[in-house]
Amino acid sequence: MEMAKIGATEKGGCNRLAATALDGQARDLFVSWCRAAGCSITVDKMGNIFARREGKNPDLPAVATGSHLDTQPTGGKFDGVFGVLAGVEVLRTLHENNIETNAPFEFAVWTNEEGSRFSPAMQGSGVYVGRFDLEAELNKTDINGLVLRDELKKIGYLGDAEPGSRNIGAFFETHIEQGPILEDEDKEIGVVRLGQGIRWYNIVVTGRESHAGTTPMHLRADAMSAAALIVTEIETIALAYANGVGTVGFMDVYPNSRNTIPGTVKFSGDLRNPDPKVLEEMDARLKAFCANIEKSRGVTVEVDPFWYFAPVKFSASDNVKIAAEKLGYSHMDIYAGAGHDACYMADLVPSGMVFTPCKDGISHNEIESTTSEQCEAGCNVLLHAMLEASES
Ligand code: HGY
Ligand code: MN
Ligand code: MN
Ligand code: MN
Repeated sequence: MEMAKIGATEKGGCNRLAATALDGQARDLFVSWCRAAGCSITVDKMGNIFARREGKNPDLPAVATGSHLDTQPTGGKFDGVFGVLAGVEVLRTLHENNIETNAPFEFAVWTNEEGSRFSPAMQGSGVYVGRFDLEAELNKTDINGLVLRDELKKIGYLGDAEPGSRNIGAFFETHIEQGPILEDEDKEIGVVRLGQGIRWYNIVVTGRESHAGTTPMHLRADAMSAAALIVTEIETIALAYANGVGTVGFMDVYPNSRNTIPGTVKFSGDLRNPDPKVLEEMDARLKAFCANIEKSRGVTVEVDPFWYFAPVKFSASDNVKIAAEKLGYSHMDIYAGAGHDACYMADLVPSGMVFTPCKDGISHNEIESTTSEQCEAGCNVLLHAMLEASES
């Protein structure tokens, strides 16, 4: 996995944040491999890359696959990269065996799927399908105030094609499951039927800095203890609903000094559920709790639910199921707990996802791992699902 070596960390993981020089190097490697296999390359204004292999009928909508190369700060070697390399494997198999497909095939790399350096997640594919405004997203800044547009330009991937302008008729993404189900059920392939709903929040609690030693407890407006109650409530809400998950990933404390009562605490919120109604309820409960904290603790609590992803069905999953059956792989229906670029593409065209197991279901962690046999199964199912879609 040469691509995984770009941004590799001593613990064997990957730190290749979106639109960094390391992301640029991985993109360059992908483009060189696709060119070597006869593809033409298009980069759109959001930095999404499309490598195109012609088919018998160039006017037919392309069958496409792809994923992302950006990782979490302490990411694994497979999240995203595996799906991009599965596409390269399909390309090389067709190229080396001189297979001419009916429809053209396209191999994509989406910009900033992780949403770690710039928010939200699935940013490149979200702009591509028209869910996010191009200019607004290109103007997003990271914690150091660097602007995505400039960062893409710096690595040579601020393209000129209009996002959404590819003639794509079906889209597939291969991805490690990033959870424990396939391994627990001893299944080789996950046929993904649904991508679950996601809500992301920016929450700011504002109290009043004051002295940790001299301020009596009843005179405090302690932003940290108020934030801590909200963090715990996010967990309580998640536990209250079947398939509910809730996470607080980052927290910024001001002034972050051990003997000053924090005046401001900014933190993230991530609620998810496969059922949109349940996700609505989880959202309402969180907002009501924050309003209560504001009343009872003499602080202000601003809740900005800045990103909502509605659960989405994958209508080309049967191509994945037929391929797994034809190839004799054990498989099961599953839903995607993580967000994926295919979740946005499913808005636009018939899409399917091929899941493969990962060890102990661990992902977004440097120890993320899978086996070459599991990767091979994913690539084989992807190839056959795409050929199936190309002939239909
Ligand atoms: O957040 C997610 O589910 C994905 O890893 N971006
Ligand atoms: Mn991913
Ligand atoms: Mn991820
Ligand atoms: Mn993805």
